[in-house]
Amino acid sequence: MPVVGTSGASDTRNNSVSVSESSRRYKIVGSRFLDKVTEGEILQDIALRFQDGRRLIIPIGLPQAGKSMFIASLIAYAFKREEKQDNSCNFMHVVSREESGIKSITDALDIKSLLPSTRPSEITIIDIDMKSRYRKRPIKITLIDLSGEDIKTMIAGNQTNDQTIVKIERILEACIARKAIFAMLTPVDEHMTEVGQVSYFDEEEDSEMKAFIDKVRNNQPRLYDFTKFLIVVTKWDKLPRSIDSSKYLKLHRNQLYNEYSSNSKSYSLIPYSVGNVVGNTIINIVLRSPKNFWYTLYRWCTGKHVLPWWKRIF
Ligand SMILES: Nc1nc2c(ncn2[C@@H]2O[C@H](COP(=O)(O)OP(=O)(O)OP(=O)(O)O)[C@@H](O)[C@H]2O)c(=O)[nH]1
Ligand SMILES: [Mg+2]
Repeated sequence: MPVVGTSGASDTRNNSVSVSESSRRYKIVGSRFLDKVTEGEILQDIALRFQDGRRLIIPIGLPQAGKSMFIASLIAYAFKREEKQDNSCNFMHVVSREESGIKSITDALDIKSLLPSTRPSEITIIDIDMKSRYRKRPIKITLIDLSGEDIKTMIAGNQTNDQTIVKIERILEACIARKAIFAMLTPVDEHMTEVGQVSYFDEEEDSEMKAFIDKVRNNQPRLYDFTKFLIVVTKWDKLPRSIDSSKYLKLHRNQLYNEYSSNSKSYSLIPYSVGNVVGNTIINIVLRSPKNFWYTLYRWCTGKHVLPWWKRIF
C-alpha cells in the first residue's frame, strides 16, 4: 500500500516522503517515454493506481494548449505553500519528490520558467494525495501529462499502427475501471483582440476538441458515460476583457458549448490561468485557478467542501 509523508502545512517543501515501498509498487512514475515501456507495463501500473483508489486526471489538448503548465500550476498550488495564505489542505507526495516528476516542475517554477514542450511519446505520471485539514478522507489523484502532438494524432485517428498512440488509447480505455476526469484544455486565442470575433484558431480548437469527445462517445460509449469531461479554458489571462466563461464558450467554442449545455451531468467548465506569461517567464504565478480546481475536485470526489460550514461563513 502506498504510504505518504504526513508532515504539516509548515513543512511542505520536504513533506515528501520517501516511501520506497510505493516506489516499488508503481513502476512508472515521473517522466518516461511510451515507446520504452510495454503496453502491459503501463496498463498494469494504471491498474495498480485504480486498486489504490486513485482518480486519474488526464489533460486532453492540442500542442501548446497549456496541459503541462496546467499540471505545473496544480503542483505549484500544492507544494509552494509559502507563497500562499491558504492552509486548509495538505498535499502529499506519494513517491519521493526526486523521482515523482514534481521536482523538475517545482525547480522550473522556482526560477519562474515555463516548461518545455512535451516530446512525442513522452508521458509524465504524478501521484498526489490531498487532505482537507477539516476532513478525515484524503483524495488520491494521479495526473497524467501527454504530448499534444500525440493527442492530435490520436484524434485524427489515422495512425493505427503507431504504438505510442495505441498505448495512449489503451490508457484512456482503462479509465472505465474507475471514474476518470478528462480535462479538455482549450486555450484562448493569444491574438484575440475582441471578444466575440471568432478566429480560425477558435474554429479549429472547437472542432478538434469536439472530435475527441465524439471519438470517445462513438468508440467507447460506456467510457463516455462514465467519464467526467471538464472543459478548461486555458490562458484566460489573454482575454482582452472579462467575460463569463460559459458566455465565452458559447461565442468561441460553440460545438463544445452545445455539448456542455446539453449534458450538464458529465460536463463542467472552468476558466484557467497559470499567471502572467511574458516570453519564457511567468511573471507572477497566480494561485486562484488551481485553488478553485483543487477545491472543486475535492467536492467531486468526497461530496464535501474542503472547508466546514462554519469556516465558510466566518
Ligand atoms: N498567458 C498564458 N500563457 C500560458 C498559460 N499556460 C500556458 N501558457 C503558454 O502556453 C505555452 C504552452 O504551454 P504548455 O503547458 O507547455 O502546453 P502543452 O499543452 O503542454 O503543449 P505540448 O507539450 O506541446 O503538448 C507555454 O509555454 C506558455 O507560453 C497561461 O495560463 N497563460
Ligand atoms: Mg506539454
